[in-house]
Amino acid sequence: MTGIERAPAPNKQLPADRLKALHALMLRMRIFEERTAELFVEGLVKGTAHSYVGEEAVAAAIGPALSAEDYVGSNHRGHGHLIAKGADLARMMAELMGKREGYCGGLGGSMHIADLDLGILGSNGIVGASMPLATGAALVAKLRQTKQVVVSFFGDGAANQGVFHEALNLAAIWTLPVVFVCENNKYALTTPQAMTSAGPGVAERARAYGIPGTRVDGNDVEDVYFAFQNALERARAGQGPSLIEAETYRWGQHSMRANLRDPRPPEELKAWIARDPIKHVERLLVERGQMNAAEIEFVRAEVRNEVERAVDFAKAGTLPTSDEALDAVYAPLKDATEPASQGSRTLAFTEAIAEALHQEMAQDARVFVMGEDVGATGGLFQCTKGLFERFGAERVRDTPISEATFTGCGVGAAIAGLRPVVELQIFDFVTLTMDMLVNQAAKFRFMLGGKPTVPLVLRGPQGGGVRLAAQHSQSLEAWFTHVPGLIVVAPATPYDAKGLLIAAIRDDNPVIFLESKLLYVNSNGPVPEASYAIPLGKGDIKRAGTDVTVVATMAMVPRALAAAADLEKEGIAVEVVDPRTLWPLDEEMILESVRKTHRLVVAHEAWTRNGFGAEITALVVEKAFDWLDAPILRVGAPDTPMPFNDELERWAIPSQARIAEAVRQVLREV
Ligand SMILES: Cc1ncc(C[n+]2csc(CCOP(=O)(O)OP(=O)(O)O)c2C)c(N)n1
Ligand SMILES: [Mg+2]
Repeated sequence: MTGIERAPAPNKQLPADRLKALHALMLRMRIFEERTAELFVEGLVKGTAHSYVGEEAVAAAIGPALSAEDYVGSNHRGHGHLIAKGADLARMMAELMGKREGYCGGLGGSMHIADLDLGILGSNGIVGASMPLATGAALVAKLRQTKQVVVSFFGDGAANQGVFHEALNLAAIWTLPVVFVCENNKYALTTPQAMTSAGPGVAERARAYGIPGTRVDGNDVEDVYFAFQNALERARAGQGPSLIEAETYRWGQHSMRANLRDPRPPEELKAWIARDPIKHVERLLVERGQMNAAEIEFVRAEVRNEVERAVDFAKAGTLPTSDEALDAVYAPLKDATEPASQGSRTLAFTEAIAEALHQEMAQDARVFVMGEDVGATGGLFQCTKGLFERFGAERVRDTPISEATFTGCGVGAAIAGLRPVVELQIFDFVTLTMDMLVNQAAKFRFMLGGKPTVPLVLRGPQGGGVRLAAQHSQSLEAWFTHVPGLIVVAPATPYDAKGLLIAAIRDDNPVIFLESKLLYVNSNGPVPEASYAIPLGKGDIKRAGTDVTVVATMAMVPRALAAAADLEKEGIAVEVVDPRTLWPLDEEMILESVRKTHRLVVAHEAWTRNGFGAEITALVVEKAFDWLDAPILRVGAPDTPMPFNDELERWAIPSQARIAEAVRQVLREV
């Protein structure tokens, strides 16, 4: 221990009642975990679970100090955190046994237990992930001025994640009410901290961000308690985040499942067991004359009974069904009615996006926007123009270049009750956010048994056409349509862009909203001035025809329409179907068109190989094979990253001519 801002604990003592309560709480954690380990061996607790035995003083000092409205974000070793925040042992145990009566209806398991009613944002199976989510919940508290505080628990191993640094930075610059609590048990799985972590310690890292970092004895409940009180007061007073590094030790292996080598020297483990945090409290209680041995034994027996009742409840639980699993993935979509006419006023694509944002922010105070340069600058492509002047810096937030964490902040804010619209400056940067989208946003509702909503929109420009080369020109929609839990929207006209963005913001699911750079520069079209929403999952026949169906997306829609106009001169009637939403997909519209034309071309800007077109092709082969008179052709990008050279970029992006040629070819086939 290097004495960085040590908590002024030694001469402070907790009142007797408080110490007794924390003792009982620690026993509940300990006995719950001991019983869980037995049930794991019996095969009743499945999968895996990570025992909190040895570390109980940390969560016990923190959970009861919080109000019911405060939030806790947890990690894989979360049972103690949840119990400390008030989770019911019976529902926890039922979840560990995969039962419907569990916190997640049997869909989440040990690493995903959460209950928003108790302010539990969730355990997390991804090391470090709870930190960005915590910044989001804290941002909601700050914007709503609720005085809620968010505690983010993580391990020493998680302090080497990029999101640790990003989240500390974000929390510091935005003065967010977060207390980061590192449970430093010296090991990450089997790797000692000394092998992986540079610098003097985790507490010192906080200092680099101007955040108070306090190192405490994590096995001394009073030491943790008083350090946490300081951090809590600071957060409540609106003075921003703190970090506490609690030195502690787990007694068991990394997890109940991992039968790996245990690199920990036996004498080290022995020394920490001798520093048992529960024995320590019991000694204090006896020394201070607050409890005697018989009274302690009585509490222990009561806790045992409570845990046994939890086990009985869990054993008697019922099994979730596959229908329940399927129903838990998406929040119900909302109805919407499109305007009768698109009117005569025209807007550019980017202006249509900006108008949707203006109108939604004006009508719903929960909507806010964040991203790089979205504030006074109005965004790299001006899609957020005028929002900052109209709605102010709190609701139109410039972010640091921390895509993972500001996207995760959006996920956390969505979970905690706002409706964030997060801009990715260029959609290729989505690679940096994948955990927050795929592991967090897409799965949160499901893992919690289908209850919470994650009304996040992640929007930004994708694709090529403006000579930004290989790392700024990709079309990656197939990654997202592959993931249950995400909605993927891909408009092709300013009219669709406005109505679909409004629908996306109102939707309760995480929405990936893709905008085409080619359409940014090349498309003006009619857009009604009044607000309107286009239902998600409803395609649009952009041109009716009888000979060939072209299913086209985004920038390929105008190219398909231009090709269709040319082909008409050759006597070919092309039907252009624009799905508009890639998931949910308007399958019936596509199938109906193919049943009419008997021929299909699919055109998108993305790579052909494993692209979204393969899904459309499979759909038609599976459900309308008998109606086809020719093989299906896909028109997409060749197998190359986007070249910089003008001619080569034009070669790589499917052209009107290539679409027309594909149409002619499917007509030549008999
Ligand atoms: C991003 C990610 N990488 C790796 C893992 C596998 N894993 C789970 S827990 C863990 C060790 C975490 O160590 P630490 O953060 O110190 O927490 P502790 O288990 O010690 O409480 C690892 C490597 C994971 N779940 N997520
Ligand atoms: Mg650790």
